[in-house]
Amino acid sequence: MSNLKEILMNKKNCKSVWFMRQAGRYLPEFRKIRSQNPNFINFCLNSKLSSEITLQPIKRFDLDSAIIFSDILIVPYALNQNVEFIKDKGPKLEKFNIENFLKNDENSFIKRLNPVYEAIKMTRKNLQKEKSLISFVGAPWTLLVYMIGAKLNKNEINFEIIKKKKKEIEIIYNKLNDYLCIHIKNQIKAGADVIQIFDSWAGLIPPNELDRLCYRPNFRIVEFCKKNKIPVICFPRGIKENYKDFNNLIKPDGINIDYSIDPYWAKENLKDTVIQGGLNPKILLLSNKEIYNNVKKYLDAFKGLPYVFNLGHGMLPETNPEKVDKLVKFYREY
Ligand code: 1CP
Repeated sequence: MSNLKEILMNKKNCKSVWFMRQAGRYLPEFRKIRSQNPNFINFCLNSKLSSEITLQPIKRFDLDSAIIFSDILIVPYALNQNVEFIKDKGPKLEKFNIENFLKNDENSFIKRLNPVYEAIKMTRKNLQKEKSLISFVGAPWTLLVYMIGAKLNKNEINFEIIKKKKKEIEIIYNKLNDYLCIHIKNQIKAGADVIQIFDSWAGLIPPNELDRLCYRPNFRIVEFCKKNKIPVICFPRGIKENYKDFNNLIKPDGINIDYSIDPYWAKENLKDTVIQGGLNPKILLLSNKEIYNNVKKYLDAFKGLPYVFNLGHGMLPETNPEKVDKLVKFYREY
């Protein structure tokens, strides 16, 4: 934990700020480049553009950390499953085929992800020394949901498929774990300082299956990171009071809370970790006064503790960048 504290906090008296999806559609400078690059995966694989976009919010808001511009679905892409992003609909993956999935090998996986590593190298070179560079992977569960097409709509999955494919999921999880660890290792080798594991759909797992589908796979990746002295932040979004079990069992260096978690509950129940995030991204659509009051709630709750200011989920595309600027200034002065 001390390692993460030093890296993310930049020795700034336990204070640090960055935002999930800080590079993205709410920034006009992002939209300009995005409009010239309609294929999202190819866009992510353009190292020069990816690096430029990663640095956009740093230039604008002087945040403490940059997060590399990529996507969690770059891993299924690198495992030879075609990934498309349909405008206003989201990702669409080619039908999953386990034989093809198992045919993948480490060398071609790394080769396909090489542009991400190049983007990290470029970004590290251009990012001020005292700022940290965050890399990420999707957790096996969240990737599985997309890969096997289990998602029905925004907040629902077809759990029947999951129940039927117990053996197959075990095989997929084992392989995914290996590939995710390779991707983590290479991102760190390229110059990233910290890894965040996004388990965005953990909240859709029935509680009696959390251990098998969420805790164990996150634990394996966190253990890998610890063994390799890689600071790691987990984000098991939506698991409510099970955040406590998650934190006690997996013991990540940092844990990102979502906006359904009360900050005072988090302070009491999530021990021996750096807490990050929490603010509902919708708050940024309100008046300055409401923004400041809500930011204060988190800063007061975590006063004196190592706390990384961030959101409880990604920045919304309709966010006004001026509000973000105001928030950061308020945060620095508070
Ligand atoms: O212009 C566009 O349409 C692209 C929108 C966009 C962006 C900016 C997507 C499509 N991905 C990204 C970048 C991205 N994705 C980052 C970059 C770094 C940063 O935060 O600035 C990161 C960390 C991600 C991670 C990601 N992708 C997650 C986990 C975090 C989360 O938001 O829950 C997930 C679930 C995805 C999948 C994804 N990528 C994009 C979309 C539209 C989706 C689907 C979301 C869904 O299914 O609802």
